Amino acid sequence: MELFNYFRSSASYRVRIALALKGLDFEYVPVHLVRKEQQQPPFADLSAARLVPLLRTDEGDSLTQSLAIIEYLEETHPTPPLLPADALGRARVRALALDVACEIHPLNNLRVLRFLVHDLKLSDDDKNRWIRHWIETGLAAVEQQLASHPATGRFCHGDTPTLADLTLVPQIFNAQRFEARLEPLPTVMRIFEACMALPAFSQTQPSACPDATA
Ligand SMILES: N[C@@H](CCC(=O)N[C@@H](CS)C(=O)NCC(=O)O)C(=O)O
Repeated sequence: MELFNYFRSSASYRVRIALALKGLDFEYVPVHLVRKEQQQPPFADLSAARLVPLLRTDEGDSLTQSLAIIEYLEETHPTPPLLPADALGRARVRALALDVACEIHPLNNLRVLRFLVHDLKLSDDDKNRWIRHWIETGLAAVEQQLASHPATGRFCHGDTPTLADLTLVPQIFNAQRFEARLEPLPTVMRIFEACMALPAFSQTQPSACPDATA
């Protein structure tokens, strides 16, 4: 398998964690987003949306959308499971993952930030306020759900990592990078620390990637 990705991309990091938890080997193919390599061949020929991550399977199929890629890995390599065995649990885990992947992440994507600055002429300060606003608002909703639900355990759902943790942890890296306030998130940060104690999370973090730069 080949994973087209970028060290700082949180959607890519989700897939790197899933591959690591499932013990799957892959070739790391860097796509430098700041140099706009996602908009040029060969990557642009593979990805209509010009977004990483993209997973090329051993059979040569190209899969996009991190959550769809992770669900594909889950179905093809079910052990260890990243989704709970019960339907209610799966709905909760998917909802937590989507709270990050749909409600926070897209608003702060590189192309959105570029549009704010280059087309709408926002200052860097305003852009950073935008980023922090959506991270803090979105993570507050996640915190409330985690703190109030009996199924929250060592991780977002129980005592083993699930899709919800795979989505949450990369978002915290993003929050730290943009100096969003994390003090109001004790449950989120406790789970973040528990995840980072696992090699599958720490060894795939942005700074550990082959294309990492300062
Ligand atoms: N919903 C997509 C999001 C993918 C995405 O937004 N990727 C970002 C990096 S995290 C990207 O490639 N951005 C390139 C750009 O904005 O031009 C997924 O989960 O895979």
